[in-house]
Amino acid sequence: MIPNMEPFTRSVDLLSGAIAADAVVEDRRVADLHGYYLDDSGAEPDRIIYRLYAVPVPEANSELQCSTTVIEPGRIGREYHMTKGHFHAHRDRSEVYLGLAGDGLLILATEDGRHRVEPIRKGSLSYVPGGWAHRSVNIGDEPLAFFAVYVGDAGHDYATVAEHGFPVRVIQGDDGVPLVMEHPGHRR
Ligand code: PAN
Ligand code: ZN
Repeated sequence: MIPNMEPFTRSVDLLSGAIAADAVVEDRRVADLHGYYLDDSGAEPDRIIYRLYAVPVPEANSELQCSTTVIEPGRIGREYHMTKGHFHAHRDRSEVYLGLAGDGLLILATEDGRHRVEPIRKGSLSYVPGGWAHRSVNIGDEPLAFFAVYVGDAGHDYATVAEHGFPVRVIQGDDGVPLVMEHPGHRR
């Protein structure tokens, strides 16, 4: 084949997760996550929950999307800061997460009601197979940063998670320790 893209190199700050130069940077604030948390009434709408750095790559199944996510430490009510979470729009597309910094949990769930909880920390490599929705949660006191690489045309289905939620939520227990709780409102 004759390639239609040129090779390139970008710089990832392994401590902060930031990607330099032409990365597309997007912030997700409390107001953007309204409805995802049990109760966000006490949280300032402008507070940044997480930041995404994405290297621009065509959305084709021959390509690999590369991005980092940085989730600030903190809670909304008793719930730890977390991403929206999604299925891939093309359900069978997989993804790899490499933990860079901080202390987190990766919550995974299938449409038939199974779930898994995996750690995210410096050096953790998590494989997210097709068909598993995924959400990351910062349970530590420092920013949680991870690198993700996934099939170029995976796409993001947020609507299914927005409607049904995940089977579990991560909250701070009475003793200050993170607790993975069944989510009573979750429907299959
Ligand atoms: C990640 C996520 C990122 C933010 O790059 O998109 O961590 O989470 P939400 O997209 O759920 O807000 C990924 O899994 N991409 O497919
Ligand atoms: Zn994904």
